[in-house]
Amino acid sequence: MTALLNDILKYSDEVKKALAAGSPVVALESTIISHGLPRPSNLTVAREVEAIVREHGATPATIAVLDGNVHIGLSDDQLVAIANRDDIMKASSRDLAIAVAFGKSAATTVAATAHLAVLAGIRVFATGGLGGVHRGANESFDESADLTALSALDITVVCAGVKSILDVGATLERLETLAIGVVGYKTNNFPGFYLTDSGFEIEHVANSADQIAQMIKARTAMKTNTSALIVANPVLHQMDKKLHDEVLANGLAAADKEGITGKAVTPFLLEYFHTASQGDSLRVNIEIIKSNSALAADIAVALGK
Ligand code: PSU
Ligand code: MN
Repeated sequence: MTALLNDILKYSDEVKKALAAGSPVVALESTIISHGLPRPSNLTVAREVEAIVREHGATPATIAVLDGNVHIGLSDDQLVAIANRDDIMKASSRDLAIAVAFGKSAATTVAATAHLAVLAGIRVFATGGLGGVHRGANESFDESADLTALSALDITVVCAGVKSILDVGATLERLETLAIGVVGYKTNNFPGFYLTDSGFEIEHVANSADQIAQMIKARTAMKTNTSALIVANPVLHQMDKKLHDEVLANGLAAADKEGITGKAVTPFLLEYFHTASQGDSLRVNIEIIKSNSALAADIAVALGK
């Protein structure tokens, strides 16, 4: 094992070329693939999302750790490995060095992907929903490391708000404290992942990718880019609200009863939703990831103009 960054980061040929040419690149996370979506749709979606980024004029860089190497951009075989192998751990930033030092394989969360994307020189990142403050966090202290990671990274993250399994109001307060910018894409209503509107308002609205690119440039000029910018892009066809609320209540009760804690909580609840809603949450989750990837690519292209 080497301790040199240049040896640890392995770029795919297309990502290496795009970065060298200053062409638009979009970072994509891998925890969605390995721990967020069920097989076999996880692999299909991972491939489709890359295709969408290309159609919108940018180069996709799905980020993951395989056998101790950090990959910025995956080959199709590597996507298959992340989607299907049983030894893929879920890595947040703090786990990255362990995976590399011990030659392990890991899917990267928003926190870890954003960290690696910034190291690689990528400025725009698409995910599904951010991690945040969990319900009952006043007792469990369960707050996603996504928040603290994004408080110290210059990256723009396109997401459908934060997952509705979380305490959305508390998460918005933490985003404010951590100086993480939040802008709604064509909406004043902060989206709640499976739901178009979480019930919380956002102050600022952008109506085009160009406007977001202008914001990114102004952040850089004024050095307020020491923390991330969140672009909240609501899902168009949300889950049935009644079904959503029912599944959520049952899922939270099941997690509690089964004693699910730590990094297992989010994958447990997502899986619970997919099963209990008979695929309705899966449909929405897939729509979210696709639409966020398209918007992220548009922003990356606009930034390059
Ligand atoms: N968005 C999705 N599916 C996911 C996630 C986001 O549509 O699985 C993942 C991201 O990797 C995010 C993680 O960083 O959930 C949050 O996990 P935790 O709450 O343990 O920080
Ligand atoms: Mn957690």
